[in-house]
Amino acid sequence: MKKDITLIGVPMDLGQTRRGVDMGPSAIRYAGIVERLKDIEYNVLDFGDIEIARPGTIEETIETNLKNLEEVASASENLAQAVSNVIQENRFPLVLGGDHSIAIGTLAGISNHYENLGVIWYDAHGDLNTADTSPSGNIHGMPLAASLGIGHESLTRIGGYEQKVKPENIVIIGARSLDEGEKTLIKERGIKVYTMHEIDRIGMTKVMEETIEYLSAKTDGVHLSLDLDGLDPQDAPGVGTPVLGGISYRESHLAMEMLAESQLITSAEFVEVNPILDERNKTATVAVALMGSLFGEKLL
Ligand code: HAR
Ligand code: MN
Ligand code: MN
Ligand code: MN
Repeated sequence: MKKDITLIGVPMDLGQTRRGVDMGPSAIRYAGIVERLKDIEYNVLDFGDIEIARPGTIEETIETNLKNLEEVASASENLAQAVSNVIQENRFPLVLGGDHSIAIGTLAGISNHYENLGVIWYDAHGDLNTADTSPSGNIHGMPLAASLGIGHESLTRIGGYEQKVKPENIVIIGARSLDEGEKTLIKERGIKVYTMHEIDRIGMTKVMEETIEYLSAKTDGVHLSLDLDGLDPQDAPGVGTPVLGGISYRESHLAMEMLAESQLITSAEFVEVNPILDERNKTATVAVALMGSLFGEKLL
């Protein structure tokens, strides 16, 4: 059964320091996401964009090394509310970033609606840093930790509750740039990770079969958080922190088709599209193609 879809744009660039990722939602709309989904018979509603404060416009009252903490926290609260409303209306929330810090708000808006939410984190990075382990102070390197309830309380308490996802309900796919503190957390909490090594070794088909089996056994909803830098920079050059040796477009397309087939995904976000760093909107176009596959587009 097809669920109606609501798009939510989040023009957020405060979770990192490269300008331009705030134009991600526009680039994805320009690449034709609404038409693409309507072509496969979805009812699509575009909610428009969440308002993001300009840096420095909210008075900083907290002493911290986290960049733009209050602005990111405030946008996260607004996003959580908007996402929660979409689920309440029995529609599928499709969130367009924006840097990956927005996942804090997305997950805060979703998780309350499930007993046991699963999360697929498709990314070159673990995004499991805290103020203590972060090499950069950039909040886009922290959303998965925050959603586990680990880190600064301004980020972990979004939506008014702490733990959005349990470590055993997370699968990270595509990791190839993990900081020491993140590796420790992964081992301590038993988070399932398919690094590029496993993808090379067993192939994307097996990775997705295992992921789907692992999550369908114990979750009642699965959120896909897809960071475009999970893909190889050749296929997705318009990202702020590209890492060599990533997942190909073809492998990603297959992964999305397998997720479509599984009917497991109940919400999704596509993040880190930066049109300023892109080549002729290629990365947004790739994102739209992947969304098409995720929602069941067929070749024949
Ligand atoms: N791990 C590094 C940091 O925390 C780099 C994070 C880059 N993050 C993203 N999100 N693009 O995946 O600063
Ligand atoms: Mn990320
Ligand atoms: Mn990343
Ligand atoms: Mn295919």
